[in-house]
Amino acid sequence: MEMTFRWYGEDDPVTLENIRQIPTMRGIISAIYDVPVGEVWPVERIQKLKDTIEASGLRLSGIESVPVHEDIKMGKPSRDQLIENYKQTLRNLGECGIDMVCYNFMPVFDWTRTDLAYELPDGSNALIFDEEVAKKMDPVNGELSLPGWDSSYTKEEMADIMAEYSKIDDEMLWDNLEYFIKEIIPVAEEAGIKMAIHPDDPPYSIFGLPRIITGKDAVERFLDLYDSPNNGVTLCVGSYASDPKNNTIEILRYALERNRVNFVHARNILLKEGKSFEESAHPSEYGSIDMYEVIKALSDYDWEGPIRPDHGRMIWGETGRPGYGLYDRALGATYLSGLWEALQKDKK
Ligand SMILES: [Mn+2]
Repeated sequence: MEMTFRWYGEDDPVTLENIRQIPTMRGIISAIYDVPVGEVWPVERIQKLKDTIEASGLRLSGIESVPVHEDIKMGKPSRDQLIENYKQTLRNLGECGIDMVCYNFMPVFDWTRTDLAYELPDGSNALIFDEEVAKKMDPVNGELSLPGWDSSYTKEEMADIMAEYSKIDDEMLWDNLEYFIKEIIPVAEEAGIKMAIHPDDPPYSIFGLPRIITGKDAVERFLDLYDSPNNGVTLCVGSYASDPKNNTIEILRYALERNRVNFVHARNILLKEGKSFEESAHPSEYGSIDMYEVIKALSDYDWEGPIRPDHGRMIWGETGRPGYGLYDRALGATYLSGLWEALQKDKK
């Protein structure tokens, strides 16, 4: 496996030099953040990003994310031009030697949490999801807004988009995903890019919106849409595990068996009552996921793809982008690499 770290570009308070100094770190996962969703990423911009990262001694190991326009998810007539643009972005990425792209197909809201700085007993803070708080929130009429929500929508636009999605059920969203996949995967194959769909986070419907990349059945159905090594998944351990019904190790092993794990997000969560959870430190003892079993599965398949520690807590007084500080993610990376080293030595 190739240990990587997400970097938000020149504005990220965590610098490439910081990241380079983390033991076992090999690569960067990043993106171009200022091209509007739906437009083509220019080659020069991609090349500049790659050059900057390589100058720091790291590899640009993949893009997270190339976002998918809502019109594609909704199956609107404008999707065809937007899909053409997406394909051109993939070609441009391929031209620059990028070989992995993460994306998701979540309507309107990306990851959803109810608190970004919940204080844990040890004084660190973490992102949490409280089911009861989430239930009381209404994205259209509510006074409260969840952190992480796209603030680029006005209240009226939000009402419109939620009304449009009320006519789209899970099966229609699957149809729109299939349409998209059948268009882009042949291009990804030509461009040498492994696509990696990120699960819905958390992996169930929120606010009445359809959500489909949720568990093992969904992974199986998704991989069957287009059978190609270029059509794979981001196995986000913490996302799948946040539905107590999911057996995350089983999902991981299933996708590994099919050779369709193109990217791994490794983070631990502590399941609480119902569907509530806290994001915990990475080691197994702090959460509900056995991280040894996660790395063991990757090791059993001699998996060579990029993996990154996912969200970390804020520790040692660090401030910054919630979930994406330096220290706890660095500890996560070295812990995961330690598990990997032990497993490799046990093989001999
Ligand atoms: Mn993830």
